[in-house]
Amino acid sequence: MKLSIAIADTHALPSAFVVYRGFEACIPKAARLGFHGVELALKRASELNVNRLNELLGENNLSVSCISTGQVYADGGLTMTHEHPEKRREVVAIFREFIDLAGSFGNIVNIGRVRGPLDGRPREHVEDLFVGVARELCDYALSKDVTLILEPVNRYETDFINSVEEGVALMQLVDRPNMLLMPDVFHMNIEDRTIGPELARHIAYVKYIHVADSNRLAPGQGHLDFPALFTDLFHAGYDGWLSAEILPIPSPDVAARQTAEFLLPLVNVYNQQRAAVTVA
Ligand code: LER
Ligand code: MN
Repeated sequence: MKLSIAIADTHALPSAFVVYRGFEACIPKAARLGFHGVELALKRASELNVNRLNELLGENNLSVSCISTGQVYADGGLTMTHEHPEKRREVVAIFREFIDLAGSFGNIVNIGRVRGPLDGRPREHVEDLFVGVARELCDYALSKDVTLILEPVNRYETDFINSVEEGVALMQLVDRPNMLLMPDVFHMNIEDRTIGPELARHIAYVKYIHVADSNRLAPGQGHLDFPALFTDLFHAGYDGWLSAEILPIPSPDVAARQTAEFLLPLVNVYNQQRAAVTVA
């Protein structure tokens, strides 16, 4: 298991939901705190200075955990299930570039609210639109060894795919090996019956996990039971990323430090226990 933190560059929109802003300043900070990776929130692949990012990651011995795409939706409302085919083509073109990028950085691209809302439309119709676009992107991504991960998001932010169970049902419709889930424990705390047991039940679909506490502050600052979550993930055999997607409160630096200080000891014990089981 590895720990990552969500980050955008300095020019990102205020709506980018990240802890840190500014690759130059914050990639070294994340490394000093002990994070293993950074989740890059991007609006377009072309905004990235790939050479400089490679230097920064190399100098700081960090990797990219995932390319996250919330800004595609937040800026202009483009969605994968738009009624107009040309808008869907636009999203496909943007995502193909993210997939190309992820081929060298992290091999994972997320799909959050960019899937679009139901917005009064019949669910089966929206599912069909989603399945068409997702299959096309997955087939392209497979050749680059990239996985797409859909994030169930709570009812106050979308009306299409709120719970992990709904996410699994949609994965089964898409039916591609590189289409998996990105559960976020903040959303699960609102939508799912349980957190750890529900993740364990669907572990075959869980590729990546967003972590925040119940109040979306750093883990440890609310009332989610993280030790219990780690125990459930351990027994389920999870070995992917946990990525901190939390409010930058009271400040980005304090929130990042609280996250690292609370989660890294749990992650280290987790990895030692996994190593012990592997040897035994
Ligand atoms: C994105 O990862 C997320 O969790 C959403 O709540 C952001 O709007
Ligand atoms: Mn999230």
